[in-house]
Amino acid sequence: MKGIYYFLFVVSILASCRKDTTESPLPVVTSGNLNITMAYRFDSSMLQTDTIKYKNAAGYKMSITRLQYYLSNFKFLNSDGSTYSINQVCYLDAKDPNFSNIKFTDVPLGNYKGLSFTIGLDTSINKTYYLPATVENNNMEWPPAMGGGYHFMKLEGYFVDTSGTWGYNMHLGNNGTAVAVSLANKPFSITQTPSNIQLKMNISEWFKNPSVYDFNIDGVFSMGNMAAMLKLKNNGSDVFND
Ligand SMILES: [Cu+2]
Repeated sequence: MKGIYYFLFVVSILASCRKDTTESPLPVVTSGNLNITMAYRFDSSMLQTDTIKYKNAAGYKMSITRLQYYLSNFKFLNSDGSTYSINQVCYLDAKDPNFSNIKFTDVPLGNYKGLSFTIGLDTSINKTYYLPATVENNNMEWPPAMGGGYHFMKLEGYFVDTSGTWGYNMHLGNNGTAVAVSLANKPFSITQTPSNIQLKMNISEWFKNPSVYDFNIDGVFSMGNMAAMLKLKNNGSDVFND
C-alpha cells in the first residue's frame, strides 16, 4: 500500500513538473529605457558659455558662466490616459558632459503623449542631507539658516550696462519656488530598444514671459530674495517649450 502512495506521489510531482516546463511562457519584455539629452540655447543661438554675447529681454548683453539645476518628479503621460511617475532626482550641469543627460530604465513600453516634471525639488524632499552626499549635491546645498534643502538652480554670469560689467547670480531655492513644467505635446515611444528625446532649455526665457527680469531693478543676487525668485519661477515654466 505504501508503495502505491509513493508511486502516486512521484507521478504527481513529475506531472506537475512537466506541466510547469511546458506552460512556462518565454520572458516577456514590458519595459525599456529612455535617454533624455539636455540642450541649451539663448533664443535662436545654441549656448556658448563664458562669453558676453546674448541680449536679454531687459536689454543687457550677458554671458552664462554656470548653469546647474535639478529636475525631478517626472511623469510620462500615456496615450491611454494613464501616467507613469518616476521617483528620481536628476542633477544637470550645462558645462559638464557627465551631467548632460538623464537615463531612465524600466519604463513601461508604450506611446507617450508628453511629460511633465519639476525644475527643483518637491517640498517633501527639499531637506538638508536628503540627497546623497556627492560633490555636486553638496555644492547645491541651501544654507539651513536660509531654509535648508538645496539650490534648485544656479544660473550665473556677467552682464553689461552703461556703467560697466557686473556679475549676476540667479539662485533659485526654498519651498514655493520650484518650477512646474508641462510638455503635454512632446510625443515619444518606449520600445525594447532604448529611446532618445531631447529637452532644450531656452535660457533667455528665465528673464521674460510673463515678466521681464531686470538685473538693475530685480537684483543681481536672487538668493533669499523671494520676490526675485518668484519672478524667475514664473518665467521658468516655459524655458523648455522648444
Ligand atoms: Cu545660492
